[in-house]
Order: sequence, then structure tokens, then C-alpha cells
Amino acid sequence: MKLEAVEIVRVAMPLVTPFRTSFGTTTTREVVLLRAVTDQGEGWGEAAVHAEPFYNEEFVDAALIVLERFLVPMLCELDHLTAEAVRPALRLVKGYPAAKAGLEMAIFDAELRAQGISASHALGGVRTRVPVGVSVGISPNLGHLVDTVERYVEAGYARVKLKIEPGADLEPVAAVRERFSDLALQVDANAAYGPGDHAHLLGLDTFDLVMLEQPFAREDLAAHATLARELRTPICLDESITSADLAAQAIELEACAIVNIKVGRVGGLLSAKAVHDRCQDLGVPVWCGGMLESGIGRAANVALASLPGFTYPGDLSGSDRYFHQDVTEPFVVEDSHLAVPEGPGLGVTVRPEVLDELGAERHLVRPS
Ligand code: SMG
Ligand code: MG
Repeated sequence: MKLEAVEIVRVAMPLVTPFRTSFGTTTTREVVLLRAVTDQGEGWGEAAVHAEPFYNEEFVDAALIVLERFLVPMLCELDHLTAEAVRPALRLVKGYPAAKAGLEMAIFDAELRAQGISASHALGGVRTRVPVGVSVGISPNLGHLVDTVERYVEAGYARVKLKIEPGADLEPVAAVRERFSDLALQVDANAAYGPGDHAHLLGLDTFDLVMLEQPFAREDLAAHATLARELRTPICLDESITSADLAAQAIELEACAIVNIKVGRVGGLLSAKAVHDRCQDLGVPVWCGGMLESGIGRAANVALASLPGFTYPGDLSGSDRYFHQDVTEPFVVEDSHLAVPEGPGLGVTVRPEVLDELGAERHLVRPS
């Protein structure tokens, strides 16, 4: 396959409700989509970056520059482009895993469409539907939080993740647990705590949580391992896990018992599968994280979550939890699940009229 051009699409998608984490509030998702134009047809990918470099160092403006100046030209030079070939071809560029993941996704989509194979099938998926989960942002008050969780439970979400931060942790978790005694409940700190918070975090053990996600800085595997020795609630790592090797190291150090896999954080769907495979070999369960993706990134996430090691529900919600209008056909929750797309490639189609309505900026990059 030969890459002829890549269209970079930047589209501001207003969220249905603002999403607050320990590092800020998102009201509009700046989505980056990539349309790969090849000699064998087209494919779409999503670079799951945020507008600010607060989750990790990558952010939209920087990703757009690196895509246009380095990543797309590097791929356009290859005579035999495949999704497999993307990662090695881009290895000179350090970082930017989500930009690389978006490109790989677009090439993978084009390749699989040409072959008539679904992404789930190509990756080794074993499920036709995946259970939904929802990530609930930090709320202005306890009443608002409990009402929000109630709405999601009524909509079929049997697993809920609460965002926490110092000053908004034990009390909100207690309020939700008191109201919903059977709910599969977990919390995510996005690295907002320090080793000095160790004793305080042990208080989470009262609430029968499924897991505590990323309490400490991503580099500090030792602090996670120290907490894991005393905390009964299993620790899951998100930000720390950027490759299969790092996942194996974290598991070896007993810094985590569960791994959150995000396509953008690990540099692509194929790397995400590699992290899954390594965790499976080591007997560690994984689940699919989310970055408030549009329908393109969501289709990739759902395909990934159809692999056998994804034994916990992911941060995979219906499109209406995020957006009034998605850029593809919406993902709809049915019986607490999302269907895994069966069509070739990612199995979803971008709706150009929605891109137009949302005022998307589109820019074609071709080799000079
Ligand atoms: O996609 O439903 C979603 C959001 C899931 O909480 C979520 N993601 O650290 O796991 C995480 C966060 C990162 C994004 S915060 C804006
Ligand atoms: Mg997280």
C-alpha cells in the first residue's frame, strides 16, 4: 500500500456535560481525526490528544505540527506501507504516542477495508459486544454526584468510575457507596496524590472498590508498590503504562494488579494488543481506558476491548454520554453493552455533514 496524503481534521465537539478531573475541566473536546488516502482506498483514525498537556505531555497543537512536519512525510516515503510498518517507520520521533496511534489507526482501517476484515477480527477479538462503564467527573457537591450516578445506573451502567482528588475523595465515594451498595465502583486519581497521602488513601478500603487507578505520579512505580503492600483495594495503572515492557516492569514490581490500556497512550492499536498479550502471559487482567473519543476512536476502543484479556468493563460509554451529535453513527448502549462493529476496518463511517456543522478545520498534507 502507498500513502498518497493524509487529511488532518480538527473538530471542536461540545461535551453534553463538563468533565472535571484533578487536572482541570473539559467542556469541549478538541478532536483530531486523520483520513489516510492510499492507493488502495481510505481509512480514518483518531489521535486521542487533549487541548492541554495535562494528562501527559502531548497536546493538540503540538500533535498537529508533528504530524504535518514529520510523521505523515515519513509514512509517505514507504513503498510498502502496512499498519505493522507504521511504528518502526516513526521510531526516530520520540514521544507523541497518540499522534502515531491515530496514523496507525487510519492505515489499519484502510488496510482492513481493502481486505474486508473487521478490526476486532484482525486483533483477535472474541466478543461481539462489550460491557459499558462510565467515568464520572468530580462533582460540585454530593447531591449532584449521587444524582449523576443514579442517571447512569438507570441507563444500564453497572460499573462506575469516580474521579477523585485530595479534598474530594472519601466523602463522595462514601455517598455513592451508601446509595448504591451493589454497584461495581472504582476511583481514578490521575496522579493527584503524593507518597505523603499513603495513610489517607488506606481509607478507601472501606468502600469495597474494584480498584484504585493511578494515585501517584506516573514515574513513581515504587510509591505504587509501597501502597499496594498495605491497601486491600487493587491498584490499577493508567498514565504509568506506556508500553508492554513498562507493563511487565510494573507487574514485576507489584506496583499494580490491573492494567488500563489506552490506544493513544501506548502508541497504537497494535501496541495496545502487545500490552494486552504481555499482561495475559503474566496473568494480569486489563481493561480499555477512554480519552473522551469520538466515534472513530470509540470504534477502535470497542474492537480492542473485544480481546480475551479485557475482563473488566472499560471506560466505554454510549456516544450520548459525551456528545449531542457524534461524527460517526452513534454507539448506543443496549442491555448494558456496546456492539462490536462487524464491518470492515473500524466498521464506522464519518459523516461529513456533521464535520461541516461543527465547523471542522480540514487540511490535506501530501508529500512535496
Ligand atoms: O472516555 O469516558 C471516557 C473518559 C474516561 O476518565 C476517563 N479518562 O485518566 O482515565 C483517565 C481519563 C483521562 C481523560 S480525562 C479528560
Ligand atoms: Mg485514568
